[in-house]
Amino acid sequence: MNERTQVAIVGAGPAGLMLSHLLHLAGIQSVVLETRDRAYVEARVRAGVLEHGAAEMLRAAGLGARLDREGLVHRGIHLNFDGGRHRIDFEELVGRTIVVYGQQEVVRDLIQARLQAGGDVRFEAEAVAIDTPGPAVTYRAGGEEHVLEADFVAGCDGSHGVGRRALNGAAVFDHEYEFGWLGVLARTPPASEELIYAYHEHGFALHSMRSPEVSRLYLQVRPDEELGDWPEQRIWSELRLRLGEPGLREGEILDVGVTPMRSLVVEPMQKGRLFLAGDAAHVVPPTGAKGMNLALADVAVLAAAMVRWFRDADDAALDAYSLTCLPRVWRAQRFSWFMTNLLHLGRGEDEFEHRLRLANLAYTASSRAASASLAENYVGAATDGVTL
Ligand code: FAS
Ligand code: PHB
Repeated sequence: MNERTQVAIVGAGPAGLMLSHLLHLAGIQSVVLETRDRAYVEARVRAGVLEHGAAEMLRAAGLGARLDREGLVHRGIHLNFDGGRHRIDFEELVGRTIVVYGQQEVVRDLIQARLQAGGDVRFEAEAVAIDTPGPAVTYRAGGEEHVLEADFVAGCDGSHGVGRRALNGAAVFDHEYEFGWLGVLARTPPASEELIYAYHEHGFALHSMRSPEVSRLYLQVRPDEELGDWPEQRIWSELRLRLGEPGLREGEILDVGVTPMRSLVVEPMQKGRLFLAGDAAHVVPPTGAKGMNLALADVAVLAAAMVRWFRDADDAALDAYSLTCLPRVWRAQRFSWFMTNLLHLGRGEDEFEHRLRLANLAYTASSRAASASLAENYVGAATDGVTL
């Protein structure tokens, strides 16, 4: 006998877990299938910035306690270039702030909330196929194949899952960048209280953090960069040089990896009773700190639409899911593309392009209109707030 639930969710990242949590709050049953084990999912170091609306959404969903205890409220960021530091004052420009709180903390809070509520989150359960007419998910767990039937399937399985593949016939808009990020998580106090986005003739660098003791740092590298070419000494000296922060202290490196950069959008984000959310539907370069925030915003829309179907047999919001999400997705794509091109050195660029980028940075930092545009996109549009 095949098993059945109301909503089958593939993927226990921010999208899948938040969808399951929001559906639970509305009394709707779901099963989350996650191919990795719990320890891996909770330890995976990824995003670090929650937009204003995303933080509000987590609080409204009862997930704000640790976030407000341990999250770092930031009222601005710095742009470092041409030997100077320029602050973009979010609070003064747009009246909103961000919270620096690692994605792995959001995931830990969501897993704890789901399990405490008796939620059905199945780790080491790999979805191998999604049958859209069913809809049903075939998954492998404990060495056996199982079939989970449902009223709806949510593909929240990220960039390389089966969800996107099941949406055959959709248009895929894909753009690869000629560089990637070498990301370092290190036990060393941040050299700055706020994030620093730096442009240097050697390339981009980003100084972020996770706590007063742990820094999160990035360097622009080639997308196929070998980690072996980056001994610790080179990482630290390049970070200090590009950030213009000679005071950045070395520390124990807790995690290091190279992430290639990509922009991708799947249109539409749905087919029949299958709905994609998060990285399964769209990928953004991390320069705009949008990835996790887009995932949370998608599932706020999807959960509300599913609730209307289950409660009122009203499918209008489900039919409009993709049309509702895509303007926000493309706005985030544009901003992430803008920030990436504003701050990264293209390979084989000439002196003119380098000077043009410096002029673009100087204009962005000195013009109130340009700074306000960056601020409103970075903290998230007021409309991105979520009504649960
Ligand atoms: P996720 O990828 O987080 O979650 C998908 C889940 O589905 C995973 O747990 C995966 O194991 C599971 N899965 C996949 N296939 C499956 C299958 N067949 N069956 C069952 N489960 C399956 N964003 C930022 O804003 N800032 C950053 O600095 C940043 N850094 C990143 C670094 C890396 C290496 C990567 C890959 C992404 C980074 N991102 C960053 C983007 C990231 O934060 C994503 O936007 C965010 O994880 C999206 O969340 P989900 O859509 O839930 O997808
Ligand atoms: C992070 O803290 O990991 C982070 C912050 C801002 C970004 C990307 C990553 O744009």
